[in-house]
Amino acid sequence: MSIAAWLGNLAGVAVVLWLVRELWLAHREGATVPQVAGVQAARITVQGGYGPAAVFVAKGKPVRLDFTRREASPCSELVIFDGVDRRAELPENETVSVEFTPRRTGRITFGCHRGTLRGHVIVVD
Ligand SMILES: [Cu+2]
Repeated sequence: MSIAAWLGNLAGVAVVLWLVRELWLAHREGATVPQVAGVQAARITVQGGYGPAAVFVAKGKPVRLDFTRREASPCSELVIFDGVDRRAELPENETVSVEFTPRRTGRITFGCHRGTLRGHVIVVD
């Protein structure tokens, strides 16, 4: 096969991977977090990823994310937040809460220590 044909194949594969990823993310669509007694609380199940993988919260109000890890994979035993100074160990089948108050709008990313799993807190006004 020629180099051009190979490059064409690679491009095709890249497009398919991108589509699969986009569809996968869309499928695990974000959830708007309800407020209870002034706290925006969301439950996040950890199993091959974070479900939901994105939560929407309002700026300036306390947020509590309750993580429950439903798998033994060591990949997800730690969750680390970017942009807010939080991290937590997630023992299997226990719920661990991470709390913070977002001070600015934008995206706070969290994930496992190797960065293979990713979730987002989208902070809006
Ligand atoms: Cu990982």
